[in-house]
Amino acid sequence: QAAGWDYLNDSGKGPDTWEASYDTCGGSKQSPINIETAMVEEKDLGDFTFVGFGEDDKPVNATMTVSNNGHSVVVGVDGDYHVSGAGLGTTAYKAVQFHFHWGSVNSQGSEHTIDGKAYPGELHIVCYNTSYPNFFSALFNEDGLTVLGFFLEIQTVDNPALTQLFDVISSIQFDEEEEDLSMPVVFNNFLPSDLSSYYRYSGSLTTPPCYEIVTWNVFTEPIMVSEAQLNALRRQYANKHNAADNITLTDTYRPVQPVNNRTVYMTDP
Ligand code: B30
Ligand code: ZN
Repeated sequence: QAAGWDYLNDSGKGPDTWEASYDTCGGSKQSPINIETAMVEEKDLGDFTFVGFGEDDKPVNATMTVSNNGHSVVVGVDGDYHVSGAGLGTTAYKAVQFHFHWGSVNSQGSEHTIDGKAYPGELHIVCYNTSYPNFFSALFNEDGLTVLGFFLEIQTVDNPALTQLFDVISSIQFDEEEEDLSMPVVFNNFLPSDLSSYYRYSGSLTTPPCYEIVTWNVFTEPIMVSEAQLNALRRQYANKHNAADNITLTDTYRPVQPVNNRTVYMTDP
């Protein structure tokens, strides 16, 4: 990976060092955070409108490409998937990719925590504000992105809607490897059923360059996966194929950042 950062504590490029190379990572509105439920304020945000997320409204000719980019497993989304409503203003936000954060053990791996509790992983659907011409230009505006964040929780059986995706990642274990999904995933088949319960706050990209442009939505109901499915993520490497040594890509989460003077909202806390 070109970027000079990682998640390791002893590499000299870990989260504690990010702000030395990327000023914004030392800002006052950083993500992730620990959500203290006793401090959450009520606000009528309204429901999300999802377009393209279901079996019935999935975009025609949508494609998804899953890749290892050296710091995560990312699924690039090409198709008319978008979200609006939920206090996001008058424009729609278009999904461009989703990716995972995970831990080496089940007691860690999520980026956000709830009252100090971490989950084994977290999935982020990254959407840009379509009042900007493209994803890249949205990155330079404070209302540029909204990210839909879902915790991953372990159940005994596989999540069937994610079987294809977790199978494919065994063939893209190394940095810069990618593979098309023959069938685009249907979000509604693996997202939790209750999409009306979420925390909302203003924060940042959780990786360098840590731009403070993200309207965060952290959903309370987790996505259920099996430990075998989570293990497919734990078999990814941060290095390229044929490197002298393999560096396991794991604990791909940034530690929680100070909340400072921000408020976390919820429709019905
Ligand atoms: S997150 O959802 O806050 N974890 C980006 C998007 C969402 C999050 C973090 C980062 C992002 O788009 N970063 C800039 C683009 N990246 C390319 C990439 O997809 O992966 C460039 C980069 O490094 O610096 Cu890696
Ligand atoms: Zn993320």
